[in-house]
Amino acid sequence: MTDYRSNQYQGKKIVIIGLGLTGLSCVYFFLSRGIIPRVMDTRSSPENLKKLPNNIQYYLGGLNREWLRESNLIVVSPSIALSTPELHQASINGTEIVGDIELFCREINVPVIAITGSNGKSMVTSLVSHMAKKSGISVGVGGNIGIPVLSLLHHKYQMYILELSSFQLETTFNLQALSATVLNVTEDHMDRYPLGLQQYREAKLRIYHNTLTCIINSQDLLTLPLNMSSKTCTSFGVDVGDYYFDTYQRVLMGKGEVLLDVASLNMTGQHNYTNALAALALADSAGIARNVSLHVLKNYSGLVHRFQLVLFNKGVKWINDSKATNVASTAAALNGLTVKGIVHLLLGGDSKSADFSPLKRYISADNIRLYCFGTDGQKLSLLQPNKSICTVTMEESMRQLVPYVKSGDIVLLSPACASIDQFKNFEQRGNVFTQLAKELGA
Ligand code: UMA
Ligand code: ADP
Repeated sequence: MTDYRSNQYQGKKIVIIGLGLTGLSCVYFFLSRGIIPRVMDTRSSPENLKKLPNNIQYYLGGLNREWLRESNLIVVSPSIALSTPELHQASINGTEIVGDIELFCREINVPVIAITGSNGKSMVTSLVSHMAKKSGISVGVGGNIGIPVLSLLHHKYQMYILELSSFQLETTFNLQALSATVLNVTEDHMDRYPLGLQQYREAKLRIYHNTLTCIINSQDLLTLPLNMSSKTCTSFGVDVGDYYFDTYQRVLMGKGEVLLDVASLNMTGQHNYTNALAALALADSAGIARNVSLHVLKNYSGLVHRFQLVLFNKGVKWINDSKATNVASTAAALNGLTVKGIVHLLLGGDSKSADFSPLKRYISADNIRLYCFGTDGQKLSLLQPNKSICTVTMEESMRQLVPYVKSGDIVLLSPACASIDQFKNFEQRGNVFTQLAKELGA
């Protein structure tokens, strides 16, 4: 087996594509090993250019074919599809193409817990990392959650907990997780996967390669590894699985034991309970004491921008669920929502070529009004043309709904779309919502 920790990059010509969080972390990684990479970005003025050390050659506004031809190793950022013609050609030419997760996996020799799925990744990642920390393990937490993994190499950790996207998994080959989960597979990023859901699923299933235990969702067959019989699997689900939410007794069960009553949690909703079970299964696989994990679960109060109550005033709840960037996450927000009055639902942004029709059943109730905005606002408003308003921006939508809001209502930003058409990211969209909620709902 290759000893990747020896400096295998010495003497190689390395090109990094993308000057975002990932690209910059790759630059620093190679510099720390005495190698000066080249960088390219298809934007003409990427924001991070100012952070690039002076001695790095860069090419902007496209991909430099000559640099690609000359290189021995291309490191791509998650946003850049391997099907990009220049990369496809480089791969035909035999040039190695990897992502930052692959570079990271070649450097480490401590256990990794790896988490992917269409929704719930960040919640499960943060839960497992709290459980590990509380039990005294020093853990490095990173990946799609917003911390580039290579930046974790500066410290010696006893364990890594990684949130991985399908994009990151596409360019990862040497991940050997102690345990790994695909939480769920529902439609997302269809603009990146022209062959559809199976192609997206296959990218996610790469997380199971060489993992000791696959943590699967007993309700979602798409989360099962392809070669199931050769794998060790543990399942979680609703009323079925090794770990399950018992809907009758309303308790979480684990391997035949009652673990806790869901009434003792600070969160509601079946999707949150199954996320909690997945986190428990992962923590158990790492030998984290059960009482510590349960203590963490009971005290967990959620992450910002995920169904976060940002204002409760004059009987009106204003909820920021900006991280709901696909149809399934908005469906989860609406499923079982209890409300006395009207739900004023803010929807819109960049759909990533999604099919919105599964949302219809959740928005057909009499007490839902839609306020649609952004690139795909029009398409969303057509789901319920008689009770929707379409505006250009989210702010306009919010200003339009204010006169109709009364005690008992909920104003919910759960947009079912990515934010990048009008915002820097989902955090910025959530922050704008929160600020306006405080102004308009005061
Ligand atoms: N770029 C190009 N050409 C392109 C596309 C992008 O040159 O065709 C350049 C951009 O100009 C920019 C840079 O690439 O300078 C940005 O790279 P990137 O979009 O791959 O993003 P990073 O800043 O490196 O952040 C990435 C993840 N982003 C994406 O996958 C889109 C972050 O996940 C992750 O936190 C970070 O690495 C650290 O691991 C964010 C995300 O939106 C949260 N993820 C998607 C999701 O959760 O749905 C997958
Ligand atoms: P991810 O990191 O996969 O995007 P998050 O934990 O950040 O996941 O949650 C993103 C959105 O998905 C939030 O709106 C959240 O309420 C919702 N969500 C979380 N878990 C699930 C799940 N298991 N099924 C559907 N939606 C979920």
